[in-house]
Amino acid sequence: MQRITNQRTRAQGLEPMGSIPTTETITQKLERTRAEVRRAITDVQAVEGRFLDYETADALQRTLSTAARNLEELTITLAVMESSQTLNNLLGKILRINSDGTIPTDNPFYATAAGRNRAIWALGLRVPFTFAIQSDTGRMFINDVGGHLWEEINEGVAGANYGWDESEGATTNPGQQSPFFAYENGTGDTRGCAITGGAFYNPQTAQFPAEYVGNYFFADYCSGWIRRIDPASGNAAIPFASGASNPVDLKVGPDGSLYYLERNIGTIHKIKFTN
Ligand SMILES: [Ca+2]
Repeated sequence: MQRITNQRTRAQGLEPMGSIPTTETITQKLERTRAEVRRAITDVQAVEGRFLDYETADALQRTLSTAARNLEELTITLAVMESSQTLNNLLGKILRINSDGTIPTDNPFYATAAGRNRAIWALGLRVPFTFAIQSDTGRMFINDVGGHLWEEINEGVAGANYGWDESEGATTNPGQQSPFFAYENGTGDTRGCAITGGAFYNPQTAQFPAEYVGNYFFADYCSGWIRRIDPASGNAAIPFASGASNPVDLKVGPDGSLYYLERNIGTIHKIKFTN
């Protein structure tokens, strides 16, 4: 019975959300609320199969549902705070800073964001795993790993909003920018699970034939293929290589070879053109 008494005390003593001390950080709140849920579940499990009086059963149920509701509210608060759509954090953004660490005053949100958030150059990305800048045109492509629908190559534009977490893949929202190219999640030669490496083929010495110069190579982590696009003439994707084991990065060397990094077996491969 001692245990039941303790449970009642907890049920009555559980703080409503509004009374959480403001000195507690959001992470501490989350940890505490999670602990409350875990404790409530343990208490319920401890009396499983036993006959309980109404008052005791009611107190247990209230404790559990209050803890679960607190956790849900806090999770939503946290998700909003961490959104890629807000200028109040650096998450899901492309940042632009000077070589000395200062923030360029012509950044698109310099006047509207505060503090270090003035470094935000573009927003609305989910997991911008890698990005590349074409040396001769200055064109930027951002590889954004999607949730469970689309993998995106986004054209870098100052002030752009790429949609996450309000959209994935192409969007009709006039305030948001659709991908330059996107492919669906799935298996096979044209689908995958995560766009990882991407590189423009603009080496000092082109080792590949002329038709490859200016191409953008990109790789998928699960499907292990590398495809290419000639961005100067549209966004058609052309098969290039297959069988890479969890590729995570692509680079073009000054010698004109294409290199890719495999995470699964920890190797770097070099691709050269041969007749
Ligand atoms: Ca997007």
